[in-house]
This record gives sequence, structure tokens and C-alpha cells, in this order.
Amino acid sequence: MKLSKKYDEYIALIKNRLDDYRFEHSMAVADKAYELAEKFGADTEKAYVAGLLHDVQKNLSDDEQLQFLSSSAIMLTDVEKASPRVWHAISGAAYIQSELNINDSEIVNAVRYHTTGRAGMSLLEKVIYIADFTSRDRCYPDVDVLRSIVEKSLDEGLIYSLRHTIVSLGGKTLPIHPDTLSAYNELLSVRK
Ligand code: DGI
Ligand code: FE
Ligand code: FE
Repeated sequence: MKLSKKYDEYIALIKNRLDDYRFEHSMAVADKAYELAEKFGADTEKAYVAGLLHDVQKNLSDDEQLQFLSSSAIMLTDVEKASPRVWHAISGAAYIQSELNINDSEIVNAVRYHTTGRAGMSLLEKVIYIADFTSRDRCYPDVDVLRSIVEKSLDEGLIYSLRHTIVSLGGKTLPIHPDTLSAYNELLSVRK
């Protein structure tokens, strides 16, 4: 079945599971992901679905996240245990597989790595990561700088976003996930 046939079902699901702010954010990320996929040659339908669902577990409490992760037999690393803000990406990927029967590994991994990134990100993973940072609802100070960087290069946009995340987490003495650092280091090493 074409993924587009499922759009309405996924929109109804996130409308039900997310608060108004997070629902509008998810719709905006899906639109941005579709646009970036067209521009950079990724699968637009997969991008739209991954955008809709990337934060599907975001409104769970920390206790509910841990409960869901443990019932999905997912073991967290020590850094992950100390990083509650990354749990929704890990549990989101598990949720869309077990509850929505989405087995497309590109979509699952785009949700899984949307918060941290990782070394060797696929084009769809990069599209979702950047869509999450540049969607129309985002209004942090440098968002227009990032949007103009992404006009030219998705990888340069990733480097900018990852640097922002690393600096911001470091400034608050929060743990930095090794995948975040690996993504950043790898992109620098292949920079043109
Ligand atoms: O879910 P969103 O708010 O739309 O965005 P997101 O999934 O990118 O989550 C952003 C949050 O995740 C923000 O509070 C910073 C946190 N985060 C991102 N990368 C890391 C991280 N937290 C830790 N501890 N380590 C990371 O590498
Ligand atoms: Fe998220
Ligand atoms: Fe998000």
C-alpha cells in the first residue's frame, strides 16, 4: 500500500497522542521533511510519514518512557539513562514498529536518530534531523541562519545544528550522547 494512503490515519493518531503544540510541530516537521526530500532527492512519502511520527512518544512522562522501553526489551546505556530528552526517539522508533507495524528500516531509523544523529546517517535521517530544526514553528535566534545554510548544503546544516546541540548541552553540563559526537566528527572529516 502506498504510504500516502496512511497519512490521515497517522495524523489522527498524533492528534490524539500529542498536545496541541506538539501536534502542530509534528505537522510542520512533516511538511518541511517533504520539502527537503524533494530538494535533496529523498523519498518524499517516507519523509512525510517520518516527520508526522518522529515525536509520537514525546508526551509520555519519564516513568511511562522507561516502562515502554523496558516492555520493548530495550536496554539503555549509562549516557542514555542520564539523558531523558533522548528517550522519546528510542521509544518512538520501537512504537512505530510494534504498534503501527511500520517495518521500513529507513523510516524507523529516521525516527530513532532524529534527536542525536549518528555516524553514517542516511539521506532520510538527515532530512528528518534538519526538518526538526528548521520547521515553520521553530523560532530560536539563529533559525534563519540555519535555514539559509540548508538552502546550500544539508551536511553543513547538520554540522551547524550538531555544534549548536553540543555547545548548548555542554553549557548546561548535560551528558552528550556518543552518537551526537560521532555524527559531528564524521561530517567534519568528510567536509568538502
Ligand atoms: O523533540 P524535539 O523537541 O522536537 O527535538 P529533539 O528530538 O531534537 O530533542 C531536543 C532535546 O534533546 C533537547 O532538550 C536536547 C536533547 N538532546 C539532543 N541531543 C542530545 C540531547 N540530550 C543529551 N543528553 N544528549 C544528546 O546528545
Ligand atoms: Fe524529538
Ligand atoms: Fe521534534
